[in-house]
Amino acid sequence: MNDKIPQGPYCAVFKSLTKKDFLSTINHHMLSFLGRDPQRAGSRDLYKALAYTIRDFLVERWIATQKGYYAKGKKRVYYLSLEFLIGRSLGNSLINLGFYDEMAGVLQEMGYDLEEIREEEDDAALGNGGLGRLAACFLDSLATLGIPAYGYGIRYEYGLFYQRIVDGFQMEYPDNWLRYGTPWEFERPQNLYPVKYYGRVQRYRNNKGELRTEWIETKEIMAMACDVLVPGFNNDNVINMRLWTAKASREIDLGSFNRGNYISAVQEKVQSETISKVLYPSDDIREGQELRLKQQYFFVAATFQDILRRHKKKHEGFDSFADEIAVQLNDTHPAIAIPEFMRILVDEESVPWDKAWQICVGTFGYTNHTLMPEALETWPVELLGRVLPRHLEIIYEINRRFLELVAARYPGRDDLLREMSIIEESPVKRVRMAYLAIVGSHSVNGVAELHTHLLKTRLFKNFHDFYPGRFNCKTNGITQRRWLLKCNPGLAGLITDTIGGEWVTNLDYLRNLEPYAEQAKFRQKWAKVKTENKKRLAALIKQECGVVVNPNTMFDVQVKRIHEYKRQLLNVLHVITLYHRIANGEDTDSPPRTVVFGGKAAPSYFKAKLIIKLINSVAEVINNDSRVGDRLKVAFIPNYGVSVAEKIFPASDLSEQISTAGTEASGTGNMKFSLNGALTIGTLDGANIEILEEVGAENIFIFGMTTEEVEAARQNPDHNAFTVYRDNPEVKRTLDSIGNGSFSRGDTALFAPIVEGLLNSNDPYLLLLDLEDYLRCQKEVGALYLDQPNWIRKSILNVARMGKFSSDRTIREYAREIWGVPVD
Ligand code: 26Q
Repeated sequence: MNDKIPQGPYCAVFKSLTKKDFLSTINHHMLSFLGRDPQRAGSRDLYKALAYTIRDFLVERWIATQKGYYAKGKKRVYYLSLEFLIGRSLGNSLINLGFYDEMAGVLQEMGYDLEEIREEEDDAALGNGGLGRLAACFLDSLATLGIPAYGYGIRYEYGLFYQRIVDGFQMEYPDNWLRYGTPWEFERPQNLYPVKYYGRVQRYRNNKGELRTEWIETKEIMAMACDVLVPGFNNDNVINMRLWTAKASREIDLGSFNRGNYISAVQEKVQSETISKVLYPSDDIREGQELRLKQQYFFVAATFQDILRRHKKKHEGFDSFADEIAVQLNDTHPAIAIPEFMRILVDEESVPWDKAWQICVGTFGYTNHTLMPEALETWPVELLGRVLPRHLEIIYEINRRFLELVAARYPGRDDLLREMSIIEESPVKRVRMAYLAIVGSHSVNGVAELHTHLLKTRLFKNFHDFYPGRFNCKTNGITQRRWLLKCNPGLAGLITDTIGGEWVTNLDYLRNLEPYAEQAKFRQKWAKVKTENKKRLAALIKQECGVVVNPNTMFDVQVKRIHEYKRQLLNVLHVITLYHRIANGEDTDSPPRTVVFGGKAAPSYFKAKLIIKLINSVAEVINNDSRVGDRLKVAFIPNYGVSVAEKIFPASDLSEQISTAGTEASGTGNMKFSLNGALTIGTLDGANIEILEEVGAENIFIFGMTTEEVEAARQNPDHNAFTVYRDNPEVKRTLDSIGNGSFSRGDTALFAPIVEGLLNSNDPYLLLLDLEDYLRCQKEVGALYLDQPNWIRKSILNVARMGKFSSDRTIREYAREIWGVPVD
C-alpha cells in the first residue's frame, strides 16, 4: 500500500490489498455488522469497522495457530486469572500485526486521524491493578514467544468502576464497557458448560460394589465462552483469552414452576446471571462475599471442563496429563481449581486418590502477589461448605493427608500442625487458600527477589522448610510493545533510528544505547521527545483537572492504586513541605515541580479515600496561591487506568516508588516509568531493588529503611513517630497544617484520622520514620534536575538498562522452570 519496508508477514498481506479493497472491507463491516450508512458514519463507527477488519486478520491466524498446536501435540499452558487488565486493543493489534503506520496513512487519506479513532475505544478494565495488568502483559509475551497458551478469565459486564472526583472526593460509577458491544470478542454458544452450586454429598456403591461419592440436588447455571484474540508481535501467532459469561440454565426450577410460581422460577434464572456481572473492586484487601466465591468457582469449573474436553480429544486416560498440561494460578483467586480437579478425577473419572493427587500437584503452579498477611485469602468453612459441600470435604481430606506427613516429619510438634493446617481454627473456622495452593502445586513463585525471599523466610517459612525445592522467583516484567513502542512513539522512534528495532522483541538490545548517553546531540533529541510528551500530558491535565501546568517543570509522578502501604501520603507530606518552603521564601534553588497523582481506592477503603480527598484539597490550596505560581503545581488525574497510564509514563521525569520496605511484592509501574526515561525515587522494596541493581546506584534515588530496619522498628515499642514530629520543625509545620484545617477550610475534623495515624507509634507503614530521609533524597533529586545534561544522561542509562524487565524474559523463565515448555 505504500513503499515502506513491511514490519512483518502480515504486512505483506496488507500491502497486497489495494486501497479500494481496504475501503470496501471497512464499508462491508459498516453495513453488515453495524447496519450503518458509510457515508454518515462517525468515528465510533469507523473504530468498530476497523476493529472488525483487524479481527478478520486475527481469526484466520488464530485458527492456523490452534491447528499447529493440535498437530504438534505440544504441552499447553493455561493461565488462570480472575483479572485481565487489557485496556484498549485497536492500536496494540495494529502494532503487533505490523501495519499501524500504513493504516494511519490510509485513514489520513480518508480524512480521519487514527489517534482520534483510537480514543473511541473503551478500556477493557477487567482487573484492579498490577496483578491484572501483569496477566495482560503475559498474554502479549506468550503470543510473541509462540508458546501454546490460553488465558482464562471472566467476562465481567462491568469492569473496574469509573472514578470521578467530586469536590475532591472519589465517586464511583459503573463501568458499562459493553454498552456499545465490543468488536474484539467471539461468542461461543457451542462452548457452554453447566456449573453447580449448593446441594449435598451422597455416598453410594457402584455396580462393582465400590464406595463412590456424588454431589446431588445442586443448582445449576451455565458458562458461555467468549474469546478475545491476542496477536503476537510480528509473527503468525494468535492466541486467545477465553472469558466466561454466566447464562441462566435452560432447566427451570420445576419445584417453583409446578407450584404455579412461573415468575419466581424465571426470576431465579435471571438472578444466576449476576455471577459474571461485576469485578470486585478491591485489591490486597479481603472481600469474602458469597458472590465472590461463586465467581471463582464458576470460572474454575467452566475452565476445567474446557481443559478436559480438549485433553480427551487426544487422550484416553490421565497418565500423561501433567506432561501435556500446565496450569498457572494467578494468586489464590482460582485456587478452588485444586479441589475441583481432584473432584473430577476421583468422583467422576474414578482415578484413585493418590494417583489423582500426583497429577494435580504436577499440573498446578501458584504465583503469590502479596506480602501482607491480612491480604491472604481465606473462606469461612461454613460458607464454602454450603456453596461447595463436596469441595470442602476434599479440602479436609487434602489437609488430613498433608498434616499426617507434617506430623511424621516433626513428631510432637502440635504447634506446627496448627500453624500449617489448611484450616484455621479460630475465631471462626476458615480455609486458608494460600496453604491449599502451596500444598496442591509443584511450584510456588514470588514476583520479585525480595518478595520471594520474604515468602520463604516469613509468610510461608514453614512450607519452605517442608518443601524446600518448591519455592522460586519469577521477577515480573512488562511488555515493551505496549509500554514503549505503542505508548511512546517519539522515544521508540528515536531509539530505533539510533540502534535499530531489535529491542522490540529482545529488550536487552537497549544496552546499545549506553554510548549515546555521552553525546550532547543525542541527549538533546532525547530531551525534546520528553518535552513533547510533557506538553501532551499538560493538555490532558488541563482538560481533566482544570489545572494549567508548565511542561518545563519537573513532572514528579505517582500513579497506582491508592493504598496506605504505597504511601501516597508520604508524597503529600513532601509536597506540603515544599509548599511551605516556597510560600515562606525559604527555598529559592530547587527546580519547579508539577506533582501528579492518579489511582483508584477500593470503594470500601475509608482511609485511602480520605487520602484522595487530602491530595485534592492540598492541590486546591497550592494551585491557587499566587506566591507559588509555576514553582509547584499539584494534579490528581481522575480515572487512572491503562489508557491514561499510556499517556502518563512517557511524560514523567520522576517516578515515585515509595512503599514501606517489605510491603510491595514487586510493582510493575516502576518498570514502565524507567522504560520511558523517568528516574526513580524509591525504597528498597519489591522490584525497585532489582532496578537498582540493573541501573546502578548512581542512576536511581534510594532512601528509607530496609526491610530489616522496618521489622526492627515495628518491634521496638520505643520507636517514636512522635519524636520526629516534635524534634523536626519542618515536619511539625507540615503535620500541623493538615491538622489545623489549612487545607480543609478550617475544618479540623476532616483530616484528623490522617494526622492521628501518622503520629501513632503503631503506624504499620512508618511514614514519619522515613520522612526525613525522603525529604533529603528529594533535595538531591531537585539538585540533579537543575543539571539537565546529567539528568538526561541518567534517563538514557535507565532505559538502556531495562532489558531484564521485559515480560518476555519473565515468560521464558516460567516456561522453562515451571511449565516445562521449550522456548527459544
Ligand atoms: C481477593 C479476594 C476478594 C476480592 C478481591 C481480591 C483481590 C483482588 C485483586 C486481591 C488482590 C488483588 C490484586 C493484587 C495485586 O494487584 N497485587 C499486585 O500484583 C502485582 C503483580 O505481581 C505486583 O507487582 C504488586 O506489587 C502487587 O501489589
